[in-house]
Amino acid sequence: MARAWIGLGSNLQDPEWQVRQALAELDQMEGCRLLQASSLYKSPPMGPSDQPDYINAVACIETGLAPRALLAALQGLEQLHGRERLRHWGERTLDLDILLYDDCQIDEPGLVIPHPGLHERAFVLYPLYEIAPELVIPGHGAVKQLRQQVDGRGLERTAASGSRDEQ
Ligand code: ROI
Repeated sequence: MARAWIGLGSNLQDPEWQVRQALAELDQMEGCRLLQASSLYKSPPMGPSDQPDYINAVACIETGLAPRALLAALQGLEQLHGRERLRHWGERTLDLDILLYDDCQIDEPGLVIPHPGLHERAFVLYPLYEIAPELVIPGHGAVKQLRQQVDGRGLERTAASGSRDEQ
């Protein structure tokens, strides 16, 4: 079994519902179990600014799926949520990224782990720090330090995720 950290983001069609629903679906995915989920955070769009704010969260799952199989499963969930690619860095119903997979470093077409934007994005580092304050990102260093280096202004914690660790 491996441990993977997943970044969730949505800014279309009731983003908060999209993210909460996706957290439940991660737990139901074949060979996967949701271990932890961060709060939900609202953030201004990175990319074109003429799109709605995003809801972001980070989850930690235990999985028997290899990285490629996990990627395919996540893409299946995105499809289930009616994801369409409208424009580059544009609005989306649901985005699921593999941020980390154990301490693997993978750089292949279509699959880069750690996720290339992870170490410089407040909307990933803040929720990730919330659930894994001691985590070290291979090639980039401690989440705690990286989080201090990014601009967290504009990021707003909106709600608990309602994951099992809060019950
Ligand atoms: N911006 C924010 N705030 N949150 C995201 O999840 C997000 N995802 C993206 C792009 C379009 C780069 N911008 C984002 O893929």
